[in-house]
Amino acid sequence: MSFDLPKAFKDFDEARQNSFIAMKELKESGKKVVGTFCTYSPTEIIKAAGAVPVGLCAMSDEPIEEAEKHLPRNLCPLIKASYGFALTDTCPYFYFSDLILGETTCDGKKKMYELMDDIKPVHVMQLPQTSEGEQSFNLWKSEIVRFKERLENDFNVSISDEDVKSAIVERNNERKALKAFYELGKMVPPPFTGSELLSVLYGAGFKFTSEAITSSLEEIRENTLKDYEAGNRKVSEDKKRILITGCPLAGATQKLVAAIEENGGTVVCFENCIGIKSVEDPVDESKDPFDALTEKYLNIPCSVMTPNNKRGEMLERLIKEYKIDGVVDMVLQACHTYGVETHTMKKVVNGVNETPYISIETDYSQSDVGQIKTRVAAFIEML
Ligand code: BJ8
Repeated sequence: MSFDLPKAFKDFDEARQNSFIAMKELKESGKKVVGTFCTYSPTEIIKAAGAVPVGLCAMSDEPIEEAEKHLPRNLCPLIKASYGFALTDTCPYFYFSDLILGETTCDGKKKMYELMDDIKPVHVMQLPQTSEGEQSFNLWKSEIVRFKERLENDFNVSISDEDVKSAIVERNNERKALKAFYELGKMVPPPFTGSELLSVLYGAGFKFTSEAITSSLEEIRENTLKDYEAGNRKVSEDKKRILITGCPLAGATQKLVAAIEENGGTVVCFENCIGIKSVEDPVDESKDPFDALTEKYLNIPCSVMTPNNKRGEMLERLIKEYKIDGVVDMVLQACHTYGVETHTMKKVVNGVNETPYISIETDYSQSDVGQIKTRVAAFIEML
């Protein structure tokens, strides 16, 4: 039987919509579900409790109007939409979640969790403001232990070190499969479009067993390579190679990827939380599991940390590895941490062989599509 590659990409795209049936079945079989909002969420602990983690970060503007009845208008759209879906009970994954996990990342998110807790129980982990030093390590480790205890208590389970270790191995396998796939973006020309890459990165989060995640990723990787080796090219060699960094991107913000790909560019690398940032490094399987998890999650180069030198270091490396022609930094409106970091990131990016950089501020509406296209077209033209 021949493999339908375009359909395989579409299947990942549709995973979020369709997988609520799989989620419903899991619930009916007695599984507990924990909804998460951030890459700092130690999903290994959720798995070690025998529960299922599901990402809830909302990417559509549908419930924002309702959310603005409780939240200020000039707040990041990701926060408003996440709260809006909870408030309007229109996200099946929020509905099926027994517990919501939040972290004290940015101010808007941590204050929103206080309101969300009135809708469904929210466990908030106290994330240190810096990833450096012994104090931060000890605080984050104790928060991971406190989260484990919360799950033991709420779900009436006991979580051993062995449970955590095997969850680490499972999650590492998922990371490895995802990494093997997105690294195909290093090829010149890449074997997929940026939209296809994004649909796989996004859709993989809506497959709920390790086997489903790894086998579907291995299958699509293998078939993408076969297709490429047979001489099929989806992207021409003269397209400018773009890296997207900044706030999490998917759903409504896919307009940015479309603007790049309609104007002579192709996205070969997503550095943000939908892409490389969350999966690049595995958890060290040789260490004490709680030490290893603490180390892994504190190393995530997010702008909520100060300083956040690791983001610049990662960008420098990725620009070289992916042969990047230009970097686009996507900042969601009212996101202060990523907004302030644009100044530093521009310097870092320009410092790698004078790589051009542009920052684009946007929200979840479609009202700025024309303006984004104009700016992106001008940027790509000068590459
Ligand atoms: S690890 S990027 S998922 S915090 S919500 S900071 S856009 S104002 S999402 Fe994030 Fe975790 Fe970091 Fe990743 Fe800005 Fe909006 Fe805050 Fe945001």
